[in-house]
Amino acid sequence: MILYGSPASPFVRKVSIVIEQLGLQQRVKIERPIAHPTQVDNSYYQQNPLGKVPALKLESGMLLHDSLVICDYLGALCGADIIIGEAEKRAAQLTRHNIANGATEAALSLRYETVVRPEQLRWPDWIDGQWHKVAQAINWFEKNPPAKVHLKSIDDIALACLLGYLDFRFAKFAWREQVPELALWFEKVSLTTVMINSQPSD
Ligand SMILES: N[C@@H](CCC(=O)N[C@@H](CS)C(=O)NCC(=O)O)C(=O)O
Repeated sequence: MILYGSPASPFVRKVSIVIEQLGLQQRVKIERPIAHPTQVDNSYYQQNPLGKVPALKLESGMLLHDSLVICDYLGALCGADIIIGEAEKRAAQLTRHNIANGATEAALSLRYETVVRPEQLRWPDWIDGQWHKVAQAINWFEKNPPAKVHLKSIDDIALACLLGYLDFRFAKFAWREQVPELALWFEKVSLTTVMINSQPSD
């Protein structure tokens, strides 16, 4: 299988953690297309009409995206309730995943808004609105904390990738002060091999 990715992407990081947790590293080769909202990699767009990473090419040639679809597929490949559980557990996990992933999407739009968009076109109210989503999401996780620190569940993996992305791209955002329990959880998960092996970089 081929994983199209970038080491800076929190969504690719989530997939990389799942691959390692499932012991699939030897079956996945990594390729790095240009994935950028304003720079078009035509050869990649021919495969993926959204031009985003991650995407996973299966041995059959089928291309899967986005990150949740890939994680769901890989979990199912290795056993029905690994990474994403069944029925009610599944729905609860996916809702928690949606909060973490939605906040990561908001953080990524903030990155694009503040780095890619020309300065004169930036809209402060919109930036505040995206920050509000990030802050609300991490406050929610402070009140509804993950049960475990071993990163075997898609919602916990997405949350770890969100917090890692905030540290990577928004180091000045002192999120730990408003959510001390979550900060403690993140300190512990950051020491796990999968988090160390998937450290983001440009
Ligand atoms: N919902 C997607 C989000 C993927 C995404 O936004 N990836 C970014 C990199 S972090 C990307 O490819 N951006 C390029 C673009 O917006 O064209 C997922 O979970 O995989």
